[in-house]
Amino acid sequence: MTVDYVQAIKEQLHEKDSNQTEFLQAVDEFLATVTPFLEKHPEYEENNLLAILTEPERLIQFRVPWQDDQGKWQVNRGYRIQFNSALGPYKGGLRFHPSVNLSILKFLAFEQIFKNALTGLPIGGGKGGADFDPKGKSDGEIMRFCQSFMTELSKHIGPNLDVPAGDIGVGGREIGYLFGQYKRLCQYDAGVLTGKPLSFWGSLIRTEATGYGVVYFVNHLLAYNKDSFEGKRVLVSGSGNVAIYAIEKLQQLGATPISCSDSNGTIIDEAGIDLDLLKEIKEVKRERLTAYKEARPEAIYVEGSLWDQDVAAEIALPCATQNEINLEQAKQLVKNGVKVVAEGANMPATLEAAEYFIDNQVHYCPGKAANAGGVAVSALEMSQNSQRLTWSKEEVDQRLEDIMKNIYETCRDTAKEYDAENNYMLGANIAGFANVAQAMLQQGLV
Ligand code: NDP
Ligand code: 2IT
Repeated sequence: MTVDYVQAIKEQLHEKDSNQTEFLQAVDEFLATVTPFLEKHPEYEENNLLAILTEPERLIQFRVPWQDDQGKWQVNRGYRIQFNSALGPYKGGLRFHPSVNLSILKFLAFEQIFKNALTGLPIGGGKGGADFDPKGKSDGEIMRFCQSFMTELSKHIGPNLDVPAGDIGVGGREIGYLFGQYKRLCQYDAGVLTGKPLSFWGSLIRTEATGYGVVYFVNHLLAYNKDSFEGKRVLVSGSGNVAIYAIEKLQQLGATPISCSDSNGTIIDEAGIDLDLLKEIKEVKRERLTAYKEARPEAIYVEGSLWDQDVAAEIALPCATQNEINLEQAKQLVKNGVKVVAEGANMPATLEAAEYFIDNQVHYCPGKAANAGGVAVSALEMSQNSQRLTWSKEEVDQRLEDIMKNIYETCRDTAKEYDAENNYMLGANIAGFANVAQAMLQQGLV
């Protein structure tokens, strides 16, 4: 029975990688949804495809020595996970955060495979990063760290092999330093990284793409349900790249984003987030959110998570990090009137929280579908770099919106096809998997 095959794969992984909690969580979520698809396509079970799919093609781990401003030598762990190249060169971000480890990067790379497949663009799945903490570091320290990181990473990437981009702790500044070092060591291959600054081969709208994309996804969902953003109160967590541009697009579409957060605390601003102030604090000055409260005393600042606050809202967009919403917090959101949860972050809801949303008729939009706009525009940046052309803002934005509409419809229609209406988790997993599985089999499962 297929269900026994899926269970056996799950047990094998839990035994082999018992300490990789986040990776196992992402795989368990995926495996919980794919049985009906495998039953329709017996060739995948016959070829033991799930066992091959859950094993990364390649793991790279390396040391990153660098000198701090006091002249002391420091060392961090660097990684690149090249998980699946069935659909194209490995593609996915780099995360610099002290919590980074193999389990977190394997979960991110695994989800990236299906996310990238959902975009319909020719990109495989990968992820990388380091347990380096950029907080409080000078520009010089960031630059020396990036140069050392790229000195090793450059041996493993290339425009047709593996194309990293940003994620937590990695934005335009870091991509610039990483690119400079790659150029020095290899050659001028602009397409080796995406999320580049606009002054050299970056794409318009890449900075905005993930946040805008989440909001476009929800906008299509609302329109299909004869509703709109107009007048809606929206909870947004995080205050980084994804959160800021989700807030921007929400405001453009007539909604009121009333919150943002960082790892220290939460702002609730009933009048709506002051976006110019937020950008100034986070993008220019790189300060904490306490500076928002100082500049806007009428806003509320509380230490701790947004999801512990008892506030009414219709929509929630978690845009900070994995496992930020647990079951208790999910229950409170539903009690407070939240009808749509769309994940700007990767795996921000625990599996129990996500299942609670689905069981309680919340439109739960998983990250691998809802936040695919970032990597989609990264792939458009690769196209522009290959053409040696720059597309207009309008053209990239229109393509982004079309891609997000297509992903929403694919998830919705796939869920319906499998008698699981409104289960976008199942829809996203099966639709992404279908493309990857077919390509893997056609390539001889290598
Ligand atoms: P940024 O580094 O720009 O911002 C991260 C935000 O999340 C900050 O506000 C940060 O607060 C907060 N945060 C990070 N870690 C934690 C933590 N452990 N606990 C509480 N808050 C935390 O990253 P991005 O905005 O790029 O990424 C946010 C999420 O979106 C991640 O899950 C990422 O994987 C995902 N994502 C990003 C894409 C992109 O294109 N950038 C694309 C698709 C998904 P603080 O400053 O205090 O650390
Ligand atoms: O999680 C993600 O999709 C990203 N961090 C973006 C990856 C990319 O290659 O643009």
